Amino acid sequence: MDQPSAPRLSLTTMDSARSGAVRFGYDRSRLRPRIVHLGLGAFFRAHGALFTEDVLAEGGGDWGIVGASLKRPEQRNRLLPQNCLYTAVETGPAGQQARLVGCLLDVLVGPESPGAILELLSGPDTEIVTLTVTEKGYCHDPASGQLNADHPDIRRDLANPDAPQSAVGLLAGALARRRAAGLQPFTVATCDNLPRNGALLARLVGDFAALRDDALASWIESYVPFPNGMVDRIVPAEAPGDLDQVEKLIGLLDAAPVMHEPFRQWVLEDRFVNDVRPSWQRAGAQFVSDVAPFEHAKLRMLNGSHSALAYLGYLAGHETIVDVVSDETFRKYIKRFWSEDVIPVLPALRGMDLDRYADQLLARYSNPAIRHRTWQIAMDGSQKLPQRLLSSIRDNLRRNRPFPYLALAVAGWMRYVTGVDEKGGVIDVRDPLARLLRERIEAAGDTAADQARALISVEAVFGDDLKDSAEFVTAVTNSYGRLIRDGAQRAVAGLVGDYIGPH
Ligand code: CS2
Repeated sequence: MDQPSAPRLSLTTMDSARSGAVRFGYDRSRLRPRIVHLGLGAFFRAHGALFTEDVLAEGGGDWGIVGASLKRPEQRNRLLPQNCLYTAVETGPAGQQARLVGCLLDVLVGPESPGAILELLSGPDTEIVTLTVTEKGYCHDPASGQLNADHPDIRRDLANPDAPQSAVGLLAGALARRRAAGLQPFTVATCDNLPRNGALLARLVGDFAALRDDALASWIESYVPFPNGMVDRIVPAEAPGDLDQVEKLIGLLDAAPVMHEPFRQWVLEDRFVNDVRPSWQRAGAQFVSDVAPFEHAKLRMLNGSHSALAYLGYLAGHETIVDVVSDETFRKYIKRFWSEDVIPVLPALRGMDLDRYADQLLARYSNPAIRHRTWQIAMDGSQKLPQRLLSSIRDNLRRNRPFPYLALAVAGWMRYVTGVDEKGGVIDVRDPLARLLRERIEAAGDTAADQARALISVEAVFGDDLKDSAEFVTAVTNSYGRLIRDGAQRAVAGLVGDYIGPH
């Protein structure tokens, strides 16, 4: 017989949650919607929202958050029936700890009510806008960092100033309204994995505004702070079985839990309108004058290795990051990726031991309870490669250093975007440039060298410099050829000197 299902998590049932689940002690009815988060997903709910929740738990203010989904309604559909409460489950070597989170107050869905998010952003309650819209949500050219004025979302938003749907269009539109109404601007604190993310977004919003009104663009430049920030926590997308696991932990049904690792980091500049913000430092956020060294280390060491393991690991048949790093050959590969190709060209970061950082990353990747799929990380590679892999490669080229581990990672991406795996099966490639990449490969013909060269000439990814670097073209073409000929497992084994028997 089926078990009767547990009651749904909500404000009326939360007191009956199992005693092991940590619940908020503050008066939630006092929170005001002072933060709007664009791109509500698992990451922010397990990161920025929890920093805020910690501050509230210590009695710090009335900072409530309204989430906005710019594309799909799923998060709203799951969260609203439970009064936007959800469980954050920390999963580490010491076991699992569930916490009921109360700081999320409402969720809006852009495409369903295009004016509603703009109105919220334009109103006096909104003081901080945070974002996790992923790399492709910036509608920019990933190699140059320029706004892509031909992007369909940007064109649509320019034609519909009262109902923008992209993050850039919403921010520019709301700032225009605030300026016209004589309101203060808000602070824009982006949390996406992009280099100098605040400065980048400031430029994109400024460029978008300038297409409408130069005076608006210069007002934004003068008055709107866009602090740069580095965020870190591994938060996989929901996996089958998560909901049951959470139901066992809290004794209630939660349709929108987030599972995350214990580690978290947030390093950001302290530039906020009127210096008003939650005391996130009380929850461990670091406010610094220059985020760049932290961000370089994180994007190149963590995200770079993630992408390398995702492409090569996927091709070798591994489903998750923990599966990949449990394979001795890949473990050797990623250690050398860091020690040979990435760390030697990283700008020194005072107080940070990069070898230790690499060891910590490997320990985090080895957490068996965090099932982070290679396929998930492999998504949107065209938007990720420049800051994760190509920046380290450019630094190696400048110093005449070889970079075989990085070259194999780039080749892994190329092999992946062919869309066909090593057994002839289809790879579900999710990438805004997927079609273009596929067409380039098909037009290039059969030889590995021609295909690799065709991809290297995609300037949105590789810029206009790398195709003219003989060292780069040779290293990547040879690695790609080896991947096609030998498959990923053998190619990685060959590079780290592991012997695998004959074919
Ligand atoms: C990952 C990141 O999906 C990805 O591309 O590399 O989401 C990564 O898990 C986070 O940046 C960790 O802070």
